[in-house]
Amino acid sequence: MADLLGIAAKWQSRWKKAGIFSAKETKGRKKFYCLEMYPYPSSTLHMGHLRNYSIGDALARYKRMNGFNVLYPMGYDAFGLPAENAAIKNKSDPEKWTLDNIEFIKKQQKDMGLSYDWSREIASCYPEYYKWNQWIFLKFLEKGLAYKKKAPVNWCHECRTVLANEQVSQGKCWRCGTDAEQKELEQWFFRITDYAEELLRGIDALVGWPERVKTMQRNWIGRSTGTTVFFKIRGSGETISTFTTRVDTIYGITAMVFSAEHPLVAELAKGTAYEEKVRAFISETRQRSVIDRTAEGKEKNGVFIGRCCINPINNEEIPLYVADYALYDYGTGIVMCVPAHDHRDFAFAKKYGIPIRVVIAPDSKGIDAEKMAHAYVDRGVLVNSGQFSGMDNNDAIAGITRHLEKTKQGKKTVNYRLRDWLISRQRYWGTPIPIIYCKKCGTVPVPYSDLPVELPKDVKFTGSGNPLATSKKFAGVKCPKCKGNARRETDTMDTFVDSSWYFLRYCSPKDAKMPFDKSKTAYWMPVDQYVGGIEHAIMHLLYARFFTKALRDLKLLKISEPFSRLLCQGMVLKDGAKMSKSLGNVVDPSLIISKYGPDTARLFIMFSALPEKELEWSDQGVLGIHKFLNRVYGFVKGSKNISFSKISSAGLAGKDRLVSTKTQRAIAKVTGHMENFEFSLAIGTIMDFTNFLSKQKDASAPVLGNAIKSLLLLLSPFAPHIAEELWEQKGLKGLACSAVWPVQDKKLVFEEAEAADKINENIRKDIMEVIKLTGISNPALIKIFVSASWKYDFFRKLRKVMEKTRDFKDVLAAVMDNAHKEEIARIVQKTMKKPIATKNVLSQKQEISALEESKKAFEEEFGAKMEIIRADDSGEQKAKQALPGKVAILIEKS
Ligand code: ANZ
Ligand code: ZN
Repeated sequence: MADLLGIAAKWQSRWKKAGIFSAKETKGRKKFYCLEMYPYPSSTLHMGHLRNYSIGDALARYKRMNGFNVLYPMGYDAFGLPAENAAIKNKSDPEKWTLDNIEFIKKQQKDMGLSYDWSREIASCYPEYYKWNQWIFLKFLEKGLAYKKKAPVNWCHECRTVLANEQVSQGKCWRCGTDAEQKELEQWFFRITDYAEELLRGIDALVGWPERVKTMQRNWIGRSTGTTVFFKIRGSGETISTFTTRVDTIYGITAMVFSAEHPLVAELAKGTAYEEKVRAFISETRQRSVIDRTAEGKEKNGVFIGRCCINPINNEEIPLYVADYALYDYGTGIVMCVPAHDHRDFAFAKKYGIPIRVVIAPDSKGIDAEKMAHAYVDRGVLVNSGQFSGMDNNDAIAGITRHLEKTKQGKKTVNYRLRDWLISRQRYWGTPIPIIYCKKCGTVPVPYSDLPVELPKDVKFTGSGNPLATSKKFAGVKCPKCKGNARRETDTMDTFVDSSWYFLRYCSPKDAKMPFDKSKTAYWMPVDQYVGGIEHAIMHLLYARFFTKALRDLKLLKISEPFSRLLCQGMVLKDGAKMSKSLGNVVDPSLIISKYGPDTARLFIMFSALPEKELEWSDQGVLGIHKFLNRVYGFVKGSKNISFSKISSAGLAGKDRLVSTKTQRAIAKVTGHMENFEFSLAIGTIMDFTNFLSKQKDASAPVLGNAIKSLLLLLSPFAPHIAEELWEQKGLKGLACSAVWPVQDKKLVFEEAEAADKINENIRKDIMEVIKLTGISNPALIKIFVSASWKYDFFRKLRKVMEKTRDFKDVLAAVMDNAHKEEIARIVQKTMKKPIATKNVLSQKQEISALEESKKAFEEEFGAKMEIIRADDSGEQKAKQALPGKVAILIEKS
C-alpha cells in the first residue's frame, strides 16, 4: 500500500517551496483565469466545496501543463450574519470567529493540495479590502448609481435587518426562513435598473453559461412590453397611471386597483365615507407578507376607496379600490382590473360584485358574462370595444396603444421586474457605508482620504438593534465640510457588494492606490472559467455583471462581462438526498482525506459523475478509487526495464506497436474529454489505459517508459500527489505538474496493430459466447476460420457501391460475381438491412498473422488446441460465415 498521506504532505511542501503556482503575466503566453466562488467561512468545508475545488484545480493544472499563465486564486467571503449571531450567542468577537474559521478552512484546502496562488489570498473583512467597497460606493454616489430613498422594504425581524428583493424567496428570508414583513425605511440603493436592458441583452452572448442560469437571469430581469395608460381622477386634478400588457382589454375595465402601499390611497379616501375602512385595510394588509397577499388561489381582498376615475378610451366612470393582490413594487402599483380576462381580477370581481364585461371572445358572437365560470384569457377578437371591435386582439394592442399615444392618454412602455438593489443592512459585520449626516450640510460623503471607515471594536451584541449604533466612538463625528458635530451612517453594506468585484481584486490583491490595477485586470479579465453553485444563479452573478458594467463606465475596466464560462457543479447526494446537516447524512471531507489521502477523495469525486450532474456519495466507490491508486502505484513503482529515450515509428514492431498505439489513443481521448469537461470519462480512459499497460510485459523499455510517462502526465490534474511521487521515483526530470501536457503523435499510431488487437479481443468474446451457448465447458479444439480471400476485395467494392446507391437490384448487379452467386446475394441482402460492421483494415494475411501471434495465449487461456484455417481451404459449412475482420468459430469437445 502506498503511503498516500505521506506522499501528499511531501509534495505539498515541495510545490510550496518551488513556488510554481504563483500567477505570472509573462509575455507571449496565453492566460487562463480559473476561479471558484470564494467560500463563506462557516465552521468547516463540506463535500460540495470539495467538489467545487476538485473541478477547478484539475482545470487549473491542466491549463498550466498546456502552457497557459494560470491565475487560480482563493479568498474568503468573510462578512455576514453568522459571525454576528455567533457573537450574540457565545459572547465572541465576530472578527475572531471569522478569522479562526478561515484558518480552519484554509488548512483543509491546503490538505487537498489545491494549486492556488496563496500570495493572492483575500478576505473581505479586512479594512484593506473593504476600503475599496467604500471607494466604489463613493464613485457610484458621484455617478448617481448609489442613492438613498424612503421605501417600503422587506424586513426580517429574526435577522433584524432589511433584505434585498433577491433575498426574499417565496416571501421568506433567504437565510432564516422567517416571513418577511414590509417596513417603510430610509435605505441606500444601487441603481442596477439603469443596466436592466444591457444586463438582459448581454445574456445572449454568454455562450459558455448553462442555459438554466441564463433563463433564471432573464426571468429575474423580467422585461415586459406593454402600455402605460393615464386616468383622470374624478373631482380632483390628479392623474394616475397603470401598466398593462393587455391594453386590448381596455374596454373591459370595471375597476382600478391600488396597492396598499400606494401613497395616494389614503389621500384619495380622505373625507369620504370609506376613509376609516380604507385606513384599517391598509394597515392590516401591510403587515402581511407579499407571498401571503399574492399567492395563487388565495382569496383576493380589498375595499372601495369612495372615488372614481375616468377610462380615457370611452370616458366611462370606474370605481377605485385598494386590494391585497396589487403589488407596489411592480409597474405603477395600480392595476386595471379586467375581470372577464384575468383570473385574479375575476376572483376579485366575483367577491365584491364588480361587473364583468367581456371584450375578447373566440368570435364576434361574444361570450355570455353571466355564464362565465372563469376568465377568458385566450386570444380572440375584440367585442364591445367601440371602433376596435372585430379586431384580432394582438393587433388591437398596437392599435389602441397608438390611439392612446396620439391623444396623450398613454404610451408604449417597457417594464422590468428587476428593482434597484437595496444595499443597506442594519448590522455590524459588514462594510460601513461611508456617509456622514450633518444638520447643516445634509448628507456628506466621507472624503476619499479618510477611507477606510473602520468598524469599531467597542460594540455590544445584545441581540436587538444595530450593534454598530452602540459604539461610543463610531457614530459621533465631525462634518467633513463644516467641521460641526455630525453623525455617521451606521448601516453597513450587503455582503453581496463584497463578492461583486473580488475577482478583480485578485488581479492585484495588494494594490494600495486603487481597488485593482487597470493593466492587471486588462491582462487577466475576464475570468475564463468560473466554477460554483447554482444557488448563485441570480443574486451574485447578476450583481457581479452589474458591477463590471458600472466599473467599465467609470473607465476602470475595459470589459463588459466578468465571466466567459460558468460551470455550476451538481449537488453531492448521500442515499439519494442532498448531503446536509439537517438530514444528518453528511460525510466529512476531512475524514475522507485523512483516511484515504486527498488524491483518493479528489479522484473519486471527479470520476463518479460529470461535473454538472448530481453525485451520489459511495463509500464503496471511494474504496474502489483507493484500490485503483494503489494499483497504479504498485504497477509504476514495480515497472522495471523502462527508459524514457525517444521512440520513432521506424524502430517499432510487434507488441511495441500496440502499446505505442494505445498510449497515443489514450492521450488523444483524455485530452478531448478534458476540453469538454468530461472529467469522469477522462479518468475512465486513464483507468483502462492503466489496466492495459499493467499487462504488457513484452514491450520494449523505451515504449513502456514513454507509456508510463504519459500515464503520469494524464493522471496529474486529478491525482497530483501520487503522479508527482511516481514521476520522481522513475527518475523523470522536474515536476510532473510543471511538465508539458502530452500531445498525440499520429506517427506512433499503428492502425493494423490496433485492428489485430481488436480482432483478438472479439475472438475472445466470441469463443466465450460459443462456449456458453453450446455448454461445452472443456473444449478440446477451437477451429478459427478466417474469411475466404475473395471477400476482402468484395467488401471493399460493396462498400463503395453502397455509398452511391441503396437500391438492392443495382447494388447486386454491380457486385455480382458468378463464382459466389448465392453467397453474394445473401450478404448483400443482409448488409442492406443492417450494414455489417467489417472495416477490413487488415488483409487476410495480416489477419492470420495477428491470430498466429496470440494463438499460444488463447490455447493457455481456454486449455484447448487452436487451429487457424483459411476458409478457402475448408469444406466446413461454418467456414462460409467468416467475414473479413470477423472469424467463424467451431468448438469441439474432448
Ligand atoms: C390589464 C390586464 C388584463 C392584464 C388582462 C392582464 C390580463 P407582466 O406580464 O408580468 O408584465 N399588473 C400590472 N401592475 C401590477 C401590479 N403592481 N400588481 C399586480 N399586477 C400588476 O404582467 C403585466 C400585467 O400584470 C398587467 O397587465 C397587469 O394586469 C398586471 F386580461 O393589465 B394587466
Ligand atoms: Zn456639515
